[in-house]
Amino acid sequence: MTRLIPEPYRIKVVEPIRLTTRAEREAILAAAGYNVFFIKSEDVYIDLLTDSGTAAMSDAQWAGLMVGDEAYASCRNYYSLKEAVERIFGFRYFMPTHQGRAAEKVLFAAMVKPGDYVPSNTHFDTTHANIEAVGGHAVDLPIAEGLDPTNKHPFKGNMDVEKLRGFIREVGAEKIPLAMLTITNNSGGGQPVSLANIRAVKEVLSQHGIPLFIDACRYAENVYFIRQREAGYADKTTLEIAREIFSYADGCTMSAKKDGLANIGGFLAMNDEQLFQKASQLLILWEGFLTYGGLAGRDLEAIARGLWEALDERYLQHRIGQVRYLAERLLEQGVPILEPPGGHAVYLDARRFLPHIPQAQLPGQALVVHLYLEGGIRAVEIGSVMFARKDEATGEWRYPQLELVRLAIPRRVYTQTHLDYVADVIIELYRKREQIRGMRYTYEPPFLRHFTARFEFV
Ligand code: P71
Repeated sequence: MTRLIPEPYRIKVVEPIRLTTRAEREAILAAAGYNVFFIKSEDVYIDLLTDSGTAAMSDAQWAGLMVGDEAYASCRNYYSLKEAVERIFGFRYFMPTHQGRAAEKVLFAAMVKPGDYVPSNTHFDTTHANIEAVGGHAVDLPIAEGLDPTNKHPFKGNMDVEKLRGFIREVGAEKIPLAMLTITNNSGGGQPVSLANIRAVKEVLSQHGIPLFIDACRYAENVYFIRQREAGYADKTTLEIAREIFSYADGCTMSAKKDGLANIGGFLAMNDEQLFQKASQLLILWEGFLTYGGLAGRDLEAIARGLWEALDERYLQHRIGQVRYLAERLLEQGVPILEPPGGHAVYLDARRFLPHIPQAQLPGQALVVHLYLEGGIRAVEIGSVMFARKDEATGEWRYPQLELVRLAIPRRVYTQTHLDYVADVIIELYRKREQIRGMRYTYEPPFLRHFTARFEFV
């Protein structure tokens, strides 16, 4: 038996939470159109909708808010963040943004022309949407193991290097202004990318002069997996591993709402001076001046301090350990989950959990709704609601290979008891899974559907 790792912090401030009654939850769900994004957070008992922006900040970060310098230009906190970005990521230029997708928007507007392609291990949905918004094509080239929810490959987030080579041959390097790697790969289950893979991807891209950008949201968790699983890295510090990762990249986008341990913020970083100048113009147009990018000075300070805290080995050991603990409790009872568990979340495999519901009837969404109904737990669907696409030529639906429900664990927020409660509810639900019915849309928006869609039971 592995020894339990207690929370590497003690609790100084508490935020009460309340479990509603089942009758209340039935009414709340109906009023929300069965879309959990519309449920008031106060009506949620355990909120696993996302690990984004939901972290508990440390006392040092809260203290950092008090030294926020709210000057319009060149506030002191910009320099704290600049130093953290330089020392951890090592890029020559950076600009704060209000969150990750703003960094994406600026990057793609500066680099991607209509008809261009941007290959990735797997683009997250905001990345995908931002590429398509400027007329580009977002292309996912994950390794085959990454699409098999039971395959135990240690680096299921890897990109298929052979496919990348073939893809460049097929469309031509001049049509590929950049390639990306999402670490860890959120849409593929929070799975890490190995350093060997990052190096191999970089080598192929270099042969064609294509820059590599990393979507670095969960880079610290990826670092920890490399340290645990990749030969030659067990004795390296987290900072050394992070530095090596980014040494192969030409830049990165970052949502500081994940491994920045902040509640808001992000940045875009790069080495190319011309790109920096072009991006600077767009940043000023859309986000704000170069030294604040849509954030308050105090937010910049919280991010600067959070970036360092997220590289703390004891923090990471507990963080990844919490996710693994929940996964193991579910696996013991035969609940189908994506294996191995990723860095920030446990993903229920809705196709195996609810084999009697066809993908057209949105099994992931049905499971999300029942998690709330049973236990006041809020999760998010990462399956057909998020990713199914209608074929423009034939009008037929193309469903994603993975139909997942993500239980994202906010950083430093919930204790083991909370996770035990979550496991108990899910195990109970699994035992009566045959009673769960499928769902259909009553309102289906054309774009980033999951945020605003509404549903009913079939
Ligand atoms: C997550 C989110 C936030 C989210 C997005 C959509 C629905 C529900 C929740 C955001 C990411 C991400 C990756 C890999 C870029 C962003 C955008 N993830 N890349 O997982 O995971 O960052 O939210 O700061 O704009 O819940 P942003």
